[in-house]
Amino acid sequence: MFTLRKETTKGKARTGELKTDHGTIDTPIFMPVGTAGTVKALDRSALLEKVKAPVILGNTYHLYLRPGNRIMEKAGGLHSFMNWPGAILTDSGGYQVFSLSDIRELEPDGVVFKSHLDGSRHKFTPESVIETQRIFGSDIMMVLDECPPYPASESYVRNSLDLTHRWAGMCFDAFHNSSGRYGHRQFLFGITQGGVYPELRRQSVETLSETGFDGLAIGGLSVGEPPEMMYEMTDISTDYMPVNKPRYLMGVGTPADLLESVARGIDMFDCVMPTRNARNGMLFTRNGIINVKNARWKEHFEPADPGFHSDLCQYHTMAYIHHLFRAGEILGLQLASAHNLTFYLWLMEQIRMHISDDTYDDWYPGMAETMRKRL
Ligand code: PRF
Repeated sequence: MFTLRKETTKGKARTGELKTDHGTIDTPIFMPVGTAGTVKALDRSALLEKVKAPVILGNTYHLYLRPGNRIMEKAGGLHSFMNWPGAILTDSGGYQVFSLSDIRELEPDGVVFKSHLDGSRHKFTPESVIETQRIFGSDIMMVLDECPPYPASESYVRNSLDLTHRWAGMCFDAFHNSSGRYGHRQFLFGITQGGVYPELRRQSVETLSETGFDGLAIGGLSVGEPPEMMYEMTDISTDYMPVNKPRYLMGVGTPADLLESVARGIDMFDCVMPTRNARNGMLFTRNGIINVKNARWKEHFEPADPGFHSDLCQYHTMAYIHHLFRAGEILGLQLASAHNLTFYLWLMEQIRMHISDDTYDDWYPGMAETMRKRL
């Protein structure tokens, strides 16, 4: 499934190729978040022709609750339901149960929760989330895990990790005792946890590396810990991961986080930041971060990032975008969302190019510094 192409000589950054039945994905890659069967504010042609996303993320938690597995199966899976020709990775629902649902009870064989939509009671088990993702037909499925909060004591995280590892094994078995419904291949990734405890991170990676997953994710980061701690945990984790399997850092992050994490050996990312922050009026550009709503843009009759290939930069001035946000116009959300994702995918392309010509380790610190600037 994964072919490693090149590793930098000075550091741990790498390029590779992820082959799915819905296209080949060059890594490192960023996956736009399409939680409920839509990347918010973007239609199919924006995603395909402007953003050029080869893979998007869907959420088991949301789609299981609405429209539900029966409709998803009747639709012939998520690709067909959305009419999305590219690849899809689905998160297992574990994380969303902990962050979104009202009440939850952890049980040895799963988690009981109340829907954030109508309060109805549900249970996710390792077997049920595999079955659900089989119904969705995602190209890459994720195991059920528990993401401990930050901060959490070492003994809490150790106990949580035992559960996460047990669930991972149960998911692996359920995956291999089932098959895809729609004639395309599905892969399964394990999720390592361990909070901010280096020894637990190492144990988690070593345990899940032996299971035989198609790829490994790092979970439990970007949950409130300082960025330096996140980078350190990422660094330790990739040190113990097999080189020939894809590595996915879940829910990360800012453009600077992507640069720092690729330097530590990460191949895949997802995050709501480019789309969610776009809807709040934050634009990512080659020169730094713009707050659209700031009065300084009111009479700025130049694009956000002159020469950049997004529609927002090609066709519109900041004065106009500022007006759209002030007036609460839908077009502002659409242009900003498409722009930020176009920027994220452009950044990943730059990253891959710099790894390919082995200039990454000298290039990325300056780029990360620029990315943190506020304009
Ligand atoms: N587990 C799962 N999904 C996730 C996370 C996790 O720990 C995170 C943590 N940043 C984001 N998405 N299953």
